[in-house]
Amino acid sequence: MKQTQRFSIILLSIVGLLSLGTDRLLSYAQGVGQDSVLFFTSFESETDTSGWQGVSTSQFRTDAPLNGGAQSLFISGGCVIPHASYAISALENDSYLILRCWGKNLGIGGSVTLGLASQWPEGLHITIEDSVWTEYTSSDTLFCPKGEGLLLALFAGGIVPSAMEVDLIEIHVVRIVVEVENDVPTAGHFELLQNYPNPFNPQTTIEFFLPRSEVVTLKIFNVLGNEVTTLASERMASGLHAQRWEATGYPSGVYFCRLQAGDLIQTKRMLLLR
Ligand SMILES: [Ca+2]
Repeated sequence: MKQTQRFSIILLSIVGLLSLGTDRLLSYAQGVGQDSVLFFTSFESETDTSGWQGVSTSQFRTDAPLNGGAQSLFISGGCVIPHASYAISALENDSYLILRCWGKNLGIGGSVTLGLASQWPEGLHITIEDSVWTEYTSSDTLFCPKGEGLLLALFAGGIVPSAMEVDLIEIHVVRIVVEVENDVPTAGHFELLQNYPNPFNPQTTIEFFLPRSEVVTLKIFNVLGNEVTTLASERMASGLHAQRWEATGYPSGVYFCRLQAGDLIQTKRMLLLR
């Protein structure tokens, strides 16, 4: 008889840093640690308005915070419906998000809101209240279940119209929740051992013990749950086995090795640090 244990591993995702294109953007991302950027706009070009509802380049102003480029977005009027909004498609994993932006209040202020499409307008709310350019970071995180869409919205004022400028709006994935299903045998000594060295760069060794001959599959997955490589897929004799993973060419970050032997599965977390 086997017992199924489910557990969650909360971990930092650092894959997104590698996709940032310039030193300027990188410096902002590093400000909140090693995480990934789900959404970024600095309102510097026509392309920064694509996907936005209610935003046009005529709203660009030559006025932006330090390192925010030359332009920012001016919005005015305002009511209880968003002045501008952006829909973000569903995420592949349960994720915790934070919201960052720069803002400048030109009236009674406004807000930048990030919420789940299904629970709008609950979510993260940043109030733009200072009359000089100020960097804002949400004090809380937003849990976004996988498969949920997100909505980002800008409000100028509330019931009373107002005006504000915003720039450098970013959504960071600060944590990804990966659920691993782990079947633990109650008899025998089937065991996947922790890889060594760990953290590693770029080679590591993964050992496992088979109490009897089994068809074995040993695979590596990234934090998004995508398969990276297959290290073994064959029938193996009983006893201790070792497989080496050469991770040259893969980005730094958390990986999982998953061993399946017959109908038994075990998973270990590994950290590649360059
Ligand atoms: Ca800008």
